[in-house]
Amino acid sequence: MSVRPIITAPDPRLKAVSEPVKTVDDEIRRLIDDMMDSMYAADGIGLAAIQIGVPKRILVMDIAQKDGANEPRVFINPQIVWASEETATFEEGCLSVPEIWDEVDRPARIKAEYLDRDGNKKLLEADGLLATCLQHEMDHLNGVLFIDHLSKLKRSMAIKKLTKAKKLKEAG
Ligand code: K1U
Ligand code: ZN
Repeated sequence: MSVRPIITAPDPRLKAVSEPVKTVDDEIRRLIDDMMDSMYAADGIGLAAIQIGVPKRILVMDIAQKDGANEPRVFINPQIVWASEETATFEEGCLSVPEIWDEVDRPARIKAEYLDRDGNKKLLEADGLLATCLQHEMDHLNGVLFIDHLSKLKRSMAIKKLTKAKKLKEAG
């Protein structure tokens, strides 16, 4: 298992639409283990495979309190099959959009189908942070970042800030 570098915006790879997983095999499970390690190492509560440069429809998540036991979750080929009309607003951040946090409105409750790490089909009903995080991570599978849900002005300010931070980092 290993920690892999997380891609940050603006990077064209984050705009890619990820491909469904055809077979859940040991190679996929090794990728999931690396994603978990990378998420915990970065102090995140979620991670999509594309954030480590792999365009496959896989998410990992752990929204448990930091001072409690880990509660790792894996979602392969997730699909939202129902979403409430009622929305909820959460302040979101993203490991691929460092140092930017803003409020995003999303459906408050969802039902999602997915495969677990053994390839079994599952159905999950989610609300609260779980629903928000799942929708945020599923957006990554379609090349969408949380800043794409903000106003044009806020998004362009965020991209400017990210581009400047990247240039400073590259200059050493
Ligand atoms: O990069 C990601 O997609 C993961 C992202 C998930 C997320 C957070 C908040 C709302 C929606 C989705 C993160 O994990 S950002 C980092 C984070 O949440 C955090 C980092 C340090 C301390 C506490 C929280
Ligand atoms: Zn994210």
